[in-house]
Amino acid sequence: WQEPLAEGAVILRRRAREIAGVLYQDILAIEAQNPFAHRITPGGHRMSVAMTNCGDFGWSTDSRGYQYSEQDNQNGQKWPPMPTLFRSLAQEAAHEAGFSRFNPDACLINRYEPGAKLTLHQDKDEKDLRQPIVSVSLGLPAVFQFGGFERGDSTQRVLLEHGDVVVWGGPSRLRYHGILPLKPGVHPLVGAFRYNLTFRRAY
Ligand code: MD3
Ligand code: FE
Repeated sequence: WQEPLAEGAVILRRRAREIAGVLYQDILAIEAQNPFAHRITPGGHRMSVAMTNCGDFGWSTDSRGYQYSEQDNQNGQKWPPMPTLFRSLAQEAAHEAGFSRFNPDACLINRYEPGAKLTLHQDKDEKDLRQPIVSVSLGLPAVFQFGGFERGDSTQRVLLEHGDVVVWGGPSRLRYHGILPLKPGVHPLVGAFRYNLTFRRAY
């Protein structure tokens, strides 16, 4: 069921619930090739969210800044390929939200443990900001913060739960957003974590 959140942003609640088990197995297979890591921001902070990627390009951060690259700068290896089910889910969800030509070349996988958070930020490292981002939440629920176009703007809070898919495009693409510290818990499929997949067109 579709719910507009703001102009260009659509929540497809529970859209990925039936395929969550397969998505999770795919995450574990990617992790076996390229483990989750807590990266260090250019400001020298260790991120509480652990990350890995799949697809042609992966997002990461280090002392030089934020970038998309074909290899993981931590081990020099290419990112694992994007599983077929990941790509088809992202494309179908984008299509349902009105973006018919979305073909992601990057998938960032975030893993949250209790207490992990993502402070308010904008996603603007991608080349063409007219392309949407599709996000898929798995595991423990999290409170998502959705703000305006400046850091100080007021924010809405939205609970993102297991299987929820959100398409962020149009004017919403540049809104500030973040995740409040994850509450402890145990999810029957994934245990004491929340995973979030974000599908992007980096180049
Ligand atoms: C709104 N991830 O990886 S997903 C990120 O749950 C990120 O891990 C969060 O923000 C997470 O950059 C939120 C929802 C999301 C993703 C991208 C967006 C919301 C967005 C881009 C623009 C506006
Ligand atoms: Fe983001």
